[in-house]
Amino acid sequence: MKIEAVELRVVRLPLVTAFRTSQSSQDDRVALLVRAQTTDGEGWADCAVGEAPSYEPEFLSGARAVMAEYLVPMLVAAPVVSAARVHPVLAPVKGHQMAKAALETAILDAELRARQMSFAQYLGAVRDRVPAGVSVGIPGSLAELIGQVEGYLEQGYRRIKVKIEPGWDVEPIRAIRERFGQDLALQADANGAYTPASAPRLRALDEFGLLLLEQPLAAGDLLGHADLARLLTTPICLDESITSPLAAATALRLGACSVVNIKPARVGGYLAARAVHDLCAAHGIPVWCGGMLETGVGRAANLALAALENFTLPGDISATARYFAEDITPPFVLDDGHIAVPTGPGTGVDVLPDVLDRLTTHREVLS
Ligand code: NPQ
Ligand code: MG
Repeated sequence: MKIEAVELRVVRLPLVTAFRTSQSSQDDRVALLVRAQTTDGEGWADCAVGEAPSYEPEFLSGARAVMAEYLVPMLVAAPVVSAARVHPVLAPVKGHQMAKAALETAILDAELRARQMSFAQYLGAVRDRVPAGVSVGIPGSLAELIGQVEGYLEQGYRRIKVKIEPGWDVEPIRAIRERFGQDLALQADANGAYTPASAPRLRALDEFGLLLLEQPLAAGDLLGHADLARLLTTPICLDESITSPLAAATALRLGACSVVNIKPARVGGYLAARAVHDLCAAHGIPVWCGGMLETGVGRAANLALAALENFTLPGDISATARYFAEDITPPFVLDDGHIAVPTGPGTGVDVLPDVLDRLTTHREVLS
């Protein structure tokens, strides 16, 4: 197929509750949507960049610029493009994995829609629904945290993840264990807020039987994570450090983690995400699918990925209502603590044109 044009849309989705991590806080999700117009039809993707470079180095206006000035002209100029050709064609541009991932995903969506095949079939899914976990931001108080966790458990969520930071770690975890018991599937995510000197503090978490401790140290500190993994009984999971299949291979070789959070956007798309999945499976390392406050478009593709065999832990794929009162696709809902994997062609979801237009704050067509 050939790429004729790419449309970019910036949409603003208010969050139902502010989301705070150790690194940033936000009241709404300003999302970047990509529509690839090809000779075989159109495809959509969610470019998972944040509005600011506070979580990842890539950010919304940077992604728009690199797509407009470099990536889209290169794809439009290429004689033949398929999803598998996107990274080779774009290789002269260094980095910008999230922008490249969005273009690859939109093109894959177009390709699969034309072939009447779902993402799940294409990726090799082995389940038709996935257990839903939920990520709880840092709230204003312990009482607020307990109330939020209680609400999510009532809704059926199968696993709770609590955001932690220095000064908000042992106490909230202890309070949750005291209130909800030892059997609750519970994990903590520091988003890199600690240093190797915090090891004794982090060791104090061992007594709570967490499923895992996610990204305690900086993204680049694989050696620090390897050292920490030897000091703690709590399994270390890497998120921000897993930027590519190569980074995952390095982390596994160093013993820097025993669980991996796969964010398809960060590793460069769903093909690379599947490669990380396969690598981890070969090493006996369980994986789960992270979340980046995706719209329904990204959520749909993540569900297909999370249906692969080695996604043995519940991920951060929550129901739409966890984040948004209104989304640009029909909402994903919890059923018995699970979310169904879409079965239709491509991502299996269609954007709602009226909602999309109403929430769009910027639109441009690149060709
Ligand atoms: C994590 N996600 O696991 C991330 C953090 C995160 C669901 O906890 C815009 C883009 C906003 C990326 C907010 C969850 C984001 C973002 C939070 C990532 O570390
Ligand atoms: Mg994380």
